[in-house]
Amino acid sequence: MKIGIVCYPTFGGSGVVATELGKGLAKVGHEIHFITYSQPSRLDFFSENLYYHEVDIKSYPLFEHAPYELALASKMVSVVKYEHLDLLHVHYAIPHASAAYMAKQILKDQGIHIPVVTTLHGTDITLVGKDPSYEPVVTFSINKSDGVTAVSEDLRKETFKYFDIQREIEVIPNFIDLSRFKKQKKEHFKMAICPNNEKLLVHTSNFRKVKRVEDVVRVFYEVRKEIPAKLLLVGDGPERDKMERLCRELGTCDDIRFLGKLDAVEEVLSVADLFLMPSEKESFGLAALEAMACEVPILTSNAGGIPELNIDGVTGHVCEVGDIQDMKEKALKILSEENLATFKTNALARAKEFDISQILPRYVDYYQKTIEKA
Ligand code: GMT
Repeated sequence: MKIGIVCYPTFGGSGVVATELGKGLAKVGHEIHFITYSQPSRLDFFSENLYYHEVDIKSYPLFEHAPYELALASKMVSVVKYEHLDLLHVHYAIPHASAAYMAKQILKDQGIHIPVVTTLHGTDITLVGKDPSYEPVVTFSINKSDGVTAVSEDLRKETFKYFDIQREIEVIPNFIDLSRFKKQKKEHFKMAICPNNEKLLVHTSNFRKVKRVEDVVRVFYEVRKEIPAKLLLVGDGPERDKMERLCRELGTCDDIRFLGKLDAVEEVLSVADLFLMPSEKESFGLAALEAMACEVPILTSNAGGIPELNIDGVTGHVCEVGDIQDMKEKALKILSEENLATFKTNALARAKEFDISQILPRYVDYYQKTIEKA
């Protein structure tokens, strides 16, 4: 198949999933055309089946905000038309699904039919999409897509709860490439961070409020009162300054390191003993799956689709959002000498169920069904 993939090319989970999906499809012989405003961060190599089309966003003094959606729709029209695409797969509803609808109508006028699959990732539904400033457009473009997928059962339910959806939504969970995300030998790194054999806790995120990074710091503070431990915080975002101040207030600066944005996060995960994800909302929790693939147990909140990934008491523990005390107790339980090895083994076993080789064929089947029906 010739498939156009539209996504946010940034560090966010939806862009990562879209890029990895495109790379996986290209590997098995499909021709993949990425249409984005800049090169996706994990697409920095050559492959004969991968193409990248940059959206030209022309500025003009009259525009306070350049009309990205129009430039994107125009680019979709030209890529579908000249590259003879069979299908467009847009990741994240806003504004990709409505831009795809516009492109589809323009192409229809020219006698070209292009089916559109929209994948819902989370915040496009649970945070931004349901806001009255976007809701009518999101509802319309979901209903008008030829196929719609959601990354968890919970996100599917939320979509029906908040929008007037008149069509089926297929759940296709996120996935991981276990050939990249695997425990690596990085003992020297562990020695440098934890010279006295401290337990190593890790959190990675975009440091937005919804990730509750403050809970990470507070849980760590409580854990460190009981056992020698260190915390690595990977990523950057609006809450980082506040978190640095909190660490100073709590007197934990010597045991917490802010690593900023990292490409090779698997190297850090390879030496971790516990991954923390106390999010307020999380449709799936791709970062937790990346940790599990590196044999790291996960301590999470019960938000959104996380309990579909984290099996309480097996791959880690699931706690109520904001329950610091319970999180501390569960963290200590996981980190105890008698439990840790089993949790690590279970985390990897669970991650294997989400290997790209299991999930990619589900997208291919879904594309085929959508093309046949459309
Ligand atoms: O979590 C974010 O802030 C980024 C966001 C995105 O769109 O990139 O992540 C969402 O999509 C990921 C990939 O499907 C999911 O793993 C995340 O759980 C989801 N985030 C939320 O629902 C908050």
